[in-house]
Amino acid sequence: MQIYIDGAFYPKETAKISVFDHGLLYGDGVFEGIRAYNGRIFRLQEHLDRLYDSAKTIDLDPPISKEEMGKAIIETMRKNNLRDGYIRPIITRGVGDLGLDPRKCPIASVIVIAVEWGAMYGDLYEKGLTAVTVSVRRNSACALPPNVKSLNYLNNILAKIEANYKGGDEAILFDTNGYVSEGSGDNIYIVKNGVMFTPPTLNNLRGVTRLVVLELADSLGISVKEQNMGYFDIYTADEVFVTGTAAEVGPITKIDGRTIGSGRPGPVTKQLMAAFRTTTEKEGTPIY
Ligand code: PXG
Repeated sequence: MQIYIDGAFYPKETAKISVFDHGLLYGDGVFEGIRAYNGRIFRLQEHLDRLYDSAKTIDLDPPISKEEMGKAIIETMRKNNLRDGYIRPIITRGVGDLGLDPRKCPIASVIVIAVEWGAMYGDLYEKGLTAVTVSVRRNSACALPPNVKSLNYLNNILAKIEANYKGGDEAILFDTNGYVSEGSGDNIYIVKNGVMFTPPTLNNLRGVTRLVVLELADSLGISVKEQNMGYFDIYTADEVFVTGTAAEVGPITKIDGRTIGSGRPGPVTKQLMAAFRTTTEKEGTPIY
């Protein structure tokens, strides 16, 4: 495995950064999670745009341009002879001292890791996932906006830990107002009486998969409403599903012990799962 760090490639064993990097000391940095299918990088431009928007929000100046970052990502896939995989670009604040002031970190660092990766939930795409709501609230947009894909994922990790203890495959988080926010690593949707609903993106990450799924719903004639929801709405939905680069389109058939709809992945979810698969097979930036 060859890992890109600041313009050079290193084997996994020697791919290291400083203990004084503020990415480690403070979670000060941003990242992306991207997939490649069949020799093509899926929605590369959208991921690059989000990465640079995340960086801008935290006033982090990337040492390379968006175009160069795109090239580094493609080069990392090539160096590792990958056609299907998961790509993790990271921009850290860089090396500083033990104070939190980012002015002590003159140059940001760029890392790109690419690994082979298949379906995240295995046979659960057939059966449906079990989700649990968690007591930990999604970060407020007034504190650390969930739109920033920052290296500090403790909010999501705390949710995942709670879901693990409660026996859920995925956590469902609410925001501080009690509105449904998202899963620990995916956006959430419900279907009720043939209409699909998903929360607006102030209290969650603007998922690239979310954009794709909303485009697909539109082309399939499924009506979609962006609307805030409470826990009543998810318990009483006909269908619930989540989307993300890792999760893809994942049906949820049980939440907090309540069976959702028929207890099997519903027709709208299945239609979107199939359409998503077709899209990932044919779209994307060629690597080779
Ligand atoms: N919300 C959160 C909090 C995320 O972290 C999404 C939504 C979906 O966004 P995309 O753009 O991927 O559709 C994410 C992305 C993991 C993992 O290891 C999680 C994500 C991406 C890659 C890996 O669980 N989450």
